[in-house]
Amino acid sequence: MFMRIDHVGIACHDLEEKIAFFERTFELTVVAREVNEEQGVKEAMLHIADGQGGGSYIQLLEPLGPDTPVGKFLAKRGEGVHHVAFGVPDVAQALETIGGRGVRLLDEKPRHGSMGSSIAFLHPKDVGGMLTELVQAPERGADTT
Ligand code: CMX
Ligand code: CO
Repeated sequence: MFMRIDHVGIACHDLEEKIAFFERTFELTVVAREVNEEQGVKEAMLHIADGQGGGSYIQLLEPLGPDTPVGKFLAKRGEGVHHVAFGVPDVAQALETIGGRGVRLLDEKPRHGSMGSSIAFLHPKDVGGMLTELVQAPERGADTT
């Protein structure tokens, strides 16, 4: 079902400061920056490697406000790992399969994610305390805006 780890999402207060730290310390490169209003985040993807069905990345996340998933997380737990995202061939199919196995779905259908991907989240309480994201990379050659 999972083809690779697509990304690890890290919650932070100051996106620019964290980008500079990851670039300077780990020699990673930002390949995309986006504001995703639906998810309540300003974010950057830093490329690590290419894998089956797409790349793998670090996703740095700054909340757009306190009443957002990442804003609430920062208030409660402070900066740190917010979620782990796995690459799947088909998010809608994976949701159906995983939901059928009793895991609560935070999204009933796929939403828009970074770099033209389709994403959906699983409830952390049903996945050993880990907020879990499913990612389907965009079709090759598709418009990724
Ligand atoms: N990782 C692990 N556990 C988490 C968590 C996280 N990121 N966020 C919340 N929880 C835990 C809480 O600690 C809480 O546990 P306790 O009851 O034991 O304290 C429980 O889950 C419920 O949390 P809550 O604070 O009551 O609920 P929230 O209103 O904060 O909602 C969640 C939590 C996961 C449902 C919500 O954040 C969500 O829907 N997330 C999915 C969307 C998202 O995170 N988008 C941002 C990233 C976008 C991207 O990657 O592109
Ligand atoms: Co993510």
